Amino acid sequence: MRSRIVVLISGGGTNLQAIIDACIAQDYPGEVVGVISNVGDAYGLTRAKNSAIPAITLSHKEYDSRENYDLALIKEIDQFSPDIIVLAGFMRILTPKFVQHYCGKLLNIHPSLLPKYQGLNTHQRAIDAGDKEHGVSVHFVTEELDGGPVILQAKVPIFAGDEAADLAERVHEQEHRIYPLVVKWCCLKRVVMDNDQVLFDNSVIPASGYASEE
Ligand code: NHR
Ligand code: GAR
Repeated sequence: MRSRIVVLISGGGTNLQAIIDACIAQDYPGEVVGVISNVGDAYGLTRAKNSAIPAITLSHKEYDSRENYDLALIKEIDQFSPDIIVLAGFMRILTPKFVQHYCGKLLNIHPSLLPKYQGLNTHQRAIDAGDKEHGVSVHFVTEELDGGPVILQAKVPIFAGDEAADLAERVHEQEHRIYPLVVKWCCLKRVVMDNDQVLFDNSVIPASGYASEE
């Protein structure tokens, strides 16, 4: 049985597309069964429809509190009976109640080498700091924003004269390689969260993720 994947987006959905594309392979252990966006005109919704995947808009603006928005979001998500929930450029901070409801099933891709540059504007911040390398992290989502345990990172160089858009493009390329891979591991349960650590094939992996140099 393929794992049922629900993807939450707010924007272009290139990571969503990478996962949809990976799912085309006969032996991929998951399928995207639903896409939900908090932004009505997110292009990722069109990507879902182009692949005949149910796509829903649930705008946070219609709700008077984060708690009520997240309750509505849980209701929509659970109608898809998901095994895994994937944040792919989803731009709303989620309440503890939401995170607890999906404990161990919730993944995010964050455009930095966590724990560096939690939050927003990561590419500009890495450039401003004079960093020589930057990258992307896939992690389990916990109540602590961008603080859940890292599963896999990919690094990219920062070159002199890079602007945030150059770096974003370089990071995106890596995102599209590592996210479908980590989602696959989760579908197969090769990767699980255990006590705020990541187990890969039953062994604890380092805090910087699988196959890291550090
Ligand atoms: N929720 C929890 N509880 N934990 C995490 O680790 C989360 C999360 C929700 C989203 C993605 C994250 C990222 O990868 C993510 C991780 C949005 C913001 C933010 O400040 C910060 C981090 C992330 C996503 N959002 C503003 C807010 O008020 C809205 C900003 C906007 O709409 O542009 O929610 O970076
Ligand atoms: C990705 O770069 C992802 O890492 C980042 O948004 C982009 C979404 O692109 N996520 C965050 O910044 C979360 N706060 P996409 O919509 O093309 O997949």
